[in-house]
Amino acid sequence: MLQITKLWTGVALASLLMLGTASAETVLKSSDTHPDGYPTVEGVKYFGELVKERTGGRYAIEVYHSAQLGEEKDTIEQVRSGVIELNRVSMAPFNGTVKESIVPALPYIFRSEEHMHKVMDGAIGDQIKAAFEPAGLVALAFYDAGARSFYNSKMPIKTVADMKGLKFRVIQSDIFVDMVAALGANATPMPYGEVYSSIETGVIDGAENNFPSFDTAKHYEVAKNYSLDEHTILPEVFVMNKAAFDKLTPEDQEIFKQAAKDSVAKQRELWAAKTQESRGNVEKAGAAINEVEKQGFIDAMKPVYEKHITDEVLKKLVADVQAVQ
Ligand code: GTR
Repeated sequence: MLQITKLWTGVALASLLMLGTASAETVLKSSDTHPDGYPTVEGVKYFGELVKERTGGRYAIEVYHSAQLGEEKDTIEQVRSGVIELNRVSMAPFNGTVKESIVPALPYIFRSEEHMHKVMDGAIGDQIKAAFEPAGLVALAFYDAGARSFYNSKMPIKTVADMKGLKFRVIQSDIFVDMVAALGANATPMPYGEVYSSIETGVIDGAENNFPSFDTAKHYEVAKNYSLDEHTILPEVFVMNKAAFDKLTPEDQEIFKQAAKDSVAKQRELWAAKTQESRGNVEKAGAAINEVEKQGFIDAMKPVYEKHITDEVLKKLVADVQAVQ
């Protein structure tokens, strides 16, 4: 009898303990529009592993990939209001909310990916990160998204003149709308998930993105001409709801920040490999990649800068970015 009582007390204790651990684990939700395995999804998963490890399992990050929680604009509202705690999105949809986010979204602001890294890893990156706070967000990290170029179902674009009259989906930002207008084409901002069918049905002629997106969203199936104008080297941003971040102890805040920083190196490595792989995939599938007369594109961007870089903060930021060697 004594043995049995002991056994039951043991079982009860064990389940109590298990309950204890389960309730001590705080689960934070993170959204991503891309499929599982995409470098941004893997970057956030890696961040989650580090957080779990370094907090002794007190925090777990659940990554909802493939736009399971909605399109980017909607998930930005969710993370701002605290419905979800984390979100990995492009910088461009923030252009209307976080003024400083305009600068890295400007066409041809960065001379190369190395230039972008130098800027975003340094003091300017910190200034842009801080600008997310009034929007109720903590920008934890910037990830790579390579260069965005135009692709379409009609013909290869070689010069600015070829852009005339074509209809492109752009990411949801006025900078992109004005950029396309300055090139003589028409822009329709729409959610990422609607691009494939909109090209297929002829609502638009094409879109603009990097190789991994062009590949994984299968846009190459409906728009075979990819033209390397490389108009932006637009970073991604990994954000956290500010109230959720403020609830963490100062030690945990450091753990989250460091884990995000550590995940950047991992994401960059995965990004470089994926870009190569995706370029190969789309070429094998019959997409035609062509060079463009790039200087014409660069020259055409003047009105975009004139319209959007009007206040002193942005003027200085642009000059600071350009001065980074
Ligand atoms: C991708 C980016 C996504 C999304 C998409 C788009 O390059 O990684 O977060 O912004 O572009 O064009 O909507």
